[in-house]
Amino acid sequence: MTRTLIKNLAGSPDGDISVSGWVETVRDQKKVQFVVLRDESGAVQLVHPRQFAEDGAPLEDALADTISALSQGTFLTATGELKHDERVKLGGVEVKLDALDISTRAIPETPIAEDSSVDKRMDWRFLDLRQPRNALVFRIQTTLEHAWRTYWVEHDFVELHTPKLMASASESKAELFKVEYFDGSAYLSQSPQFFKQMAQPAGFGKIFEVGPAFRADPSFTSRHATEFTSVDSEISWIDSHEDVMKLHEELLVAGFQAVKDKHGDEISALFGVEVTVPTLPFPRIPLAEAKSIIAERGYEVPRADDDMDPEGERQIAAYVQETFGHEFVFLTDYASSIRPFYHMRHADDEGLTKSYDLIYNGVEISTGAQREHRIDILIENAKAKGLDPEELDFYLDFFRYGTPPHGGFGMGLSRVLMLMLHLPNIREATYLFRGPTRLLP
Ligand code: AMO
Repeated sequence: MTRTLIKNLAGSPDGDISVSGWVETVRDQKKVQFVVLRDESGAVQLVHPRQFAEDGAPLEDALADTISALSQGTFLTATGELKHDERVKLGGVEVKLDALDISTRAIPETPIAEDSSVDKRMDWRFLDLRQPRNALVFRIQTTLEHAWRTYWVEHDFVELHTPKLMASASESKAELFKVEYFDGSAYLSQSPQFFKQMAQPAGFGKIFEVGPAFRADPSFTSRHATEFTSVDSEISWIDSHEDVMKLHEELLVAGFQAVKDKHGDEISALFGVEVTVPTLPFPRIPLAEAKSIIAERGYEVPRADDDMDPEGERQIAAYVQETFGHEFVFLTDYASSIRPFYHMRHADDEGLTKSYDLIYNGVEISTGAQREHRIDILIENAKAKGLDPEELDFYLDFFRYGTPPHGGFGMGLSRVLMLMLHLPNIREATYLFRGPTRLLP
């Protein structure tokens, strides 16, 4: 008999049915046995009334013995008779069992419980993900990425897969993973930065990539991983970073709308969170102004350089929420001193870049910018950052043979999910987290 997904049982007629999944609970009672079986779509109650002789003596009942011996987590296929019954709390249906076909039994002692620490849960991530709430994160991720991809494809973007083995750094040299590479060494890509830019002189016009990025960042914060999925886009023929922000905010609206439409009710039931589709345009505040605003609120950013800090980001997000009722804010025009050499400077102020960070619910989710495409200035900027232009020669070549003005952004996928679902930690929003002390499973 073909398998029916549990979520489709309510809409199926009474009669013979087959469902497959894993055992969530067994209630082994004297007169009747109940098993709650879960699959990827939901849970259903299986019932088996025990068999008795007329004098009340229990009869031989192999099925009852099988049920009594079931351990939580056992994967099986159940066949039986579907019955609609409004008194059944779990979905208004139950399956009266004819047979159980066990595929693999689980060890009865489950290594994690609901109150286990995050670390312990991550050790047993495949069991942790059997919880509907934890699994939902990845259905939402699928919807989000699908909506983004649909947006890109409908707007004529080309999808790229750039190499993750590199000969040089693309971001800070401090966060570089070095790997053996035959007789020499290579680096794991920190960002597709150089290669997504390369698509502009290649004449692709508009591109995107969703792929892995690696950062040898030793910090143990709630928002850093050593490997993360980077969502990147890069477009030609922009006038300024404003054009990049327009793309970025439209993309986010498309993604959030899709998530709200498909999962809004589940998210509110399982996470207690209402997904808000952001309104356009997102607020934009130059960084210097943001710093004055939060200083007026009593917070001075304790940094020697011109950068913002995580508390400052929370503060400005709180201000934006109070003032504009918005969960997002673009902080723009970061100082050249704290931005990479490839960010374009303002024509009328060398000290500022045509760049932004996007803050969502108080945390940075993205960096974007117009790129410097004029080779002489690019080389000067690289030198000013202490970089050796010779090492960057392959990248600089992109600009020597003609290139259009362009810009783009990189965005951390798990950070978006973490903040959307109000999760306490990026580990909860990543299928398998990688950090300084985690390489397993
Ligand atoms: P940046 O270094 O700001 O910019 O990274 C872009 C976004 O990637 C995410 N991110 C991380 N997520 C989890 N763990 C990490 N260790 C981590 N590091 C970064 C964040 C961050 O905002 N090339 C530029 C982007 C560009 O200009 O196009 C870049 O990589 O969400």
